[in-house]
Amino acid sequence: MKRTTALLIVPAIAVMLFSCSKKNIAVSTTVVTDTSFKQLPFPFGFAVNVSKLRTNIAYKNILLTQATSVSAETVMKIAYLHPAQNTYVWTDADYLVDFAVQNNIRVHGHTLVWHQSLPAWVTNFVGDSAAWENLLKTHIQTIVAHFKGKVTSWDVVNEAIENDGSGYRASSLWYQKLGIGFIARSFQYAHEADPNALLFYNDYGNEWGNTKRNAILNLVNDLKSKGVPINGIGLQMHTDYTQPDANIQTAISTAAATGLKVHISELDISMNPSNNQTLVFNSIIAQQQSDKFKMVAKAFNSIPKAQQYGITTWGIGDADTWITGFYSRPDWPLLFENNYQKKAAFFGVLNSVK
Ligand code: 9MR
Repeated sequence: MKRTTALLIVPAIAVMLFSCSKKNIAVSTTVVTDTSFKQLPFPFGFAVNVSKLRTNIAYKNILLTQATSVSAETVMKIAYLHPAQNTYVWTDADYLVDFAVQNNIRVHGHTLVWHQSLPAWVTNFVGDSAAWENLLKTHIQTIVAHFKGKVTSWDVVNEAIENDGSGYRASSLWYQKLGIGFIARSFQYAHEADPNALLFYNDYGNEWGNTKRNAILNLVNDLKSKGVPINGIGLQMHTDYTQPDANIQTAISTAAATGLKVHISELDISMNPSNNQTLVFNSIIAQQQSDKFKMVAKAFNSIPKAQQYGITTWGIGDADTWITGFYSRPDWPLLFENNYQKKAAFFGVLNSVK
């Protein structure tokens, strides 16, 4: 939405709310302010932690005022949704999906088939290849069918390429039990359960260099050429401020060259990649971060419109990030402070398209 339109709409909404509240009529409306990501020309969203959504008002308010898309950070992974062979626990995922649907926010499902977050019943499962195939198919189709019509898109297969791009991830149980065909068949099963859902292959490291990028691009191009129902490629983009712009640009433009929709699906920009335990966030770091976020959003906005599936950051405020725990270091990789105040990088993203 253009700024001028927003400026007209905000007072209009305020008038509506005022006149309705006098008559005690509840109005539900989308809140748009002139500093909202809802003004961006492409969808923008966040990975959501459902317990924070339930309990933290400031967290929830960012979603209401800024998000046009959400992904589940953990509650749609197999260990959470499908903790025993015949048990599905929908509570948290349904809570997120209902919240999003009520507030006109798109839901991107993350993730159906991954080598991590596997429950014991899967890692201990004993069966021949037909039994494993049935396990995979039932898992995918039960979940996709449950959310049919509410979840717009899915990361069907996540991270099936080795960390260094040298081949298919050999340690993946799915690969070991079912062979490389598990990838194509997973897309097929998801498509059967919801033919309208947009299906993505999601991975990290497209911006690292040729080896990983080519391995990922070869995989998705191969799926496409075989007629597998794949609609998009997810670039996780867990990156840091030292990553050269050219590498990020190449990651985005080569993904677009596949013709698939492109989702920057798990964006965070680490400001402490060298693990300095005493680093303190300051205005210089804030500006470096803003420049990098702006660059990413600009590069994304330059691919063809129809392929711009959106940008999702992996968390909302710096307190939400997985990075500080995973690397045991201070870091500030997201767009909002711990208390959900906007950082310089928020405005960097907002201004990227002006
Ligand atoms: O951020 C997620 C963290 O909270 C979970 O503990 C972890 C395991 O489920 O997954 C993290 O998210 C990962 C995502 O699902 C896939 N790409 C890498 C993300 C960061 O590890």
